[in-house]
Amino acid sequence: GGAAAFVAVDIGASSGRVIVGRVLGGPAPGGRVRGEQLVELHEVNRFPNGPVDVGGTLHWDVLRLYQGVTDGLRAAAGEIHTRGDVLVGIGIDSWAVDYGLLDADGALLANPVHYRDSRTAGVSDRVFAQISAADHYSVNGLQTQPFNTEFQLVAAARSALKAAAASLLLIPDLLGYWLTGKQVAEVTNASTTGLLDVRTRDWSASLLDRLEEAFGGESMVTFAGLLPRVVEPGTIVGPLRPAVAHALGISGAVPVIAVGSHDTASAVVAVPASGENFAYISCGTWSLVGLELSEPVLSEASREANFTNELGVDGTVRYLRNVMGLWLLQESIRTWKAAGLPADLPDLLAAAAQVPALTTVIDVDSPEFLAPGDMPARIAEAAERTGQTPPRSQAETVRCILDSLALAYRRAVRQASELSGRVVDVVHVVGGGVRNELLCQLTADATGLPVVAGPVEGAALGNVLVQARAAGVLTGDLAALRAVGARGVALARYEPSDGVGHVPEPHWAVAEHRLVTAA
Ligand code: LFR
Repeated sequence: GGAAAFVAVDIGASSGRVIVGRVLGGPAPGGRVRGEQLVELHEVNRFPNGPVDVGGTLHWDVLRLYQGVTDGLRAAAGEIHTRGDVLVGIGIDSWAVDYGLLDADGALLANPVHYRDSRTAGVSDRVFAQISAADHYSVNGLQTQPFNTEFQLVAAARSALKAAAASLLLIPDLLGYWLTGKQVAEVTNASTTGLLDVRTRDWSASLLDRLEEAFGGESMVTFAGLLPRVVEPGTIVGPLRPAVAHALGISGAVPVIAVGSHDTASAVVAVPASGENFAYISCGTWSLVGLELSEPVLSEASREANFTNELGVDGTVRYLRNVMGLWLLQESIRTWKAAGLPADLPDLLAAAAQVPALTTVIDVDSPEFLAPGDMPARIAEAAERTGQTPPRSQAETVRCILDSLALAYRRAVRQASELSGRVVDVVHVVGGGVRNELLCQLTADATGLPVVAGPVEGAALGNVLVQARAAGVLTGDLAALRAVGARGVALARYEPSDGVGHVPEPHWAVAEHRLVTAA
């Protein structure tokens, strides 16, 4: 007992988690020191998440998510109390870009729309016809993805919903508002909207003016008028509303603390790296592959390669590319299960390990894989279209996905390094993908670099580390936080030169060439 405890809420596209992080060690009463500090994580609630199709539009069931959060907070408070620990803060992170619109009374006007919804098809082209892609990139440094918040807003610019709106809150900020009554825009997530100036770390008045001019219409409600003030990670958002705290069995004014509320930003904080010559893969539904930099890379070559400069904790830049990620596998498994086929992940991975490497590779980032639906069929189509043998069995499909992901990681790590000039000598994998040993080994093989895998709950750990520092329980820069985080987690190391089923480096170069020439 007696430890400082923090609650990390981390919601991904397929599940939400409420996790308690206890900070152990460090200064004790009476000037004693109880050994080096480390964080112990403990999951108290996990709940499913996914798209809900209503009237042909994919939504998030955000009230159900809030229920999962509050159930978790209640369970966490109970455990913390029983242990004799102290609940010091609550932090929330989730996937990016999506938002809820509130009216002037603060009521949520509609269920947030899911970023995989098709309403944004073609919108980026319409926007770039008015404000060029180059003009965008020079200000926001952001990759073009069909679902960037900016494009979602333009898709709905003439809607009755927008006309009724008074403010826009990204998902973690929305959940935080329900807990505290305070409206803010945490900066790491705000950097995924397309409306932020990557250099000033604040909304871009110039971009917003031009957007208003081009798409605002006659409405009294302006894009800029919807945006709350930007806050940096570590800012106290506010104490729990008394009624909320009471309902959750929490006593005292426990604050919600802004963390890297974009899950990827929190995951990068938890990368157990020392020094700066590392690449990371935050591997969940998406795989976010890149580097941590102190300045954005805004060159034309970077824009053409569709690298993003999202903002990180402590003034950093997350220079990365979105790779389609385990979504390809998750959605294949969903398709097989719906068809009544056995599709247990460990069995599938064991079978895939027996399939010859690099028989068929696909461009995982092709937009044809973005929407939900029959994934194995789409993969087979893509293989056929590029003149390759389409995978037939489940094992072949899984192998194709893993080989293709590793190939995409190889490209992204190498390009990020070239475009930024940063030397990379190790690749860190964090997130659910850590458990996928075959993928980790293939990643080492494909990149030709050692892979260090762990922690699995990267976003939750980064969330806790940033809260603990804001509360004064931890001190120091990102390197110091990383050292504390690394102490509490088991890491696995994969070398590019050995391992069962090792695929030598030149084979990847050949496969990459095959993919590029097929495109
Ligand atoms: C990962 C992630 C990515 C973002 C995608 C959509 O969970 O946050 O970083 O591009 O989800 O929001």
